[in-house]
Amino acid sequence: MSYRHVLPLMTLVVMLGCTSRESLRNLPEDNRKPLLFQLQEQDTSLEGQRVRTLLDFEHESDLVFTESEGPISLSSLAQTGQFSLQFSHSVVTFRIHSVLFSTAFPGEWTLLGAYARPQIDTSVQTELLDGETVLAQSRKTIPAGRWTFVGIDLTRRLAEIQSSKDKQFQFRVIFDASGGLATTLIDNVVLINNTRTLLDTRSNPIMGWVIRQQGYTTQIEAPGRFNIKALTPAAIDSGWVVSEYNSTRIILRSAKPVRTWVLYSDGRVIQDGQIRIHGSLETDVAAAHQTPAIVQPDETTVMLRVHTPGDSDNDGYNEVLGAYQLSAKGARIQFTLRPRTTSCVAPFFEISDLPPGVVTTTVEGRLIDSAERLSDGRVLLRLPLRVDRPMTVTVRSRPTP
Ligand SMILES: [Ca+2]
Ligand SMILES: [Ca+2]
Repeated sequence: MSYRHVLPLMTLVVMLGCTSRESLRNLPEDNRKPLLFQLQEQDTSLEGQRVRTLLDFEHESDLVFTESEGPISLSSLAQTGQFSLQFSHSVVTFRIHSVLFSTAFPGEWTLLGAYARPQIDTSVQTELLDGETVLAQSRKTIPAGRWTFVGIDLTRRLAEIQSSKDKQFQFRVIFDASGGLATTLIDNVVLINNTRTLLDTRSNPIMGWVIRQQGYTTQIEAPGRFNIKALTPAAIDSGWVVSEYNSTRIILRSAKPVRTWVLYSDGRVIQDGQIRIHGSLETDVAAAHQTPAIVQPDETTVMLRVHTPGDSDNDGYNEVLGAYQLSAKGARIQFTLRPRTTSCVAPFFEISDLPPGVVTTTVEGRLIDSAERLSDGRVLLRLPLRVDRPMTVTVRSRPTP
């Protein structure tokens, strides 16, 4: 693969991938843009270790491989390079079998697609065909005025592609013409291999998991607890973007409809506030989620946050996140946990504003080492205890020597 092929797309990947994990936490802030498009922008799943450009429309000769129901030409408004393909009708088809040359298909590639830039927000269907037989298709909505990837997840229809009869592969893009189609641009028909492991902590047999992305799927596998696959916003409008992940928790969000999916590596999975327990985790965890304990803060050291989005009754336990919400006033905080009708089993606490340093937790003099410092500085603390009576918890952050 030549640099001419690699560099433009890698530049794009950097642009797409520059949003940090932390900054995704409190979306959406930008009310001018639909949440769907905000999530599409924050979806980093298309970051490709490898990209192979099949057509870049830098030369008139690329038009030879493009079939269309109307006139096509080159535009000087390009995603990369100097030119892109422009047209004013609904359907364009690219004869990719003619430009694969020695590239194995699908081979290592997980995605086939192109970057499109319509003048109105529009729904787009993409198809992979063998001759006129549709092998795979995908549909999503993309915004006006911004280059957006549209395409096919090759990994999901691998058998169909591999066993296809004629290998006369074509890639078709069908824009929804309702409302009229102004000039639409396409640049860079590409193959992407976006296979990557975000995190692998399986050396820990109790809480370990692996988070992978490939094609349009984010897979979260916690051996013995759950193995969950979520489609990304790059795939469909109802797709899930990864807005936080670490060895304890992953938070997925979707826009259409607006939903939150929170998975803890210990086996609790919470979708829009509804909890399910997987694996050998005690079912009392679910009862404690329904009837959380009362957190009584030592107010000189810590504040209970009762207005976080997802805390349905403003008691400081956030049902959507499955964690009590605290804000530290200094490097040492103390609070008392008072169970109500049910025991409080293995509760989670999210602590903001605790100064940097090594976190230690004691519950009635017993030292507990189960806090994780998140990349934005918050502390996620799990108390691996069954709390049947009021217990006082102390959390300290000590500066690293
Ligand atoms: Ca170009
Ligand atoms: Ca609550």
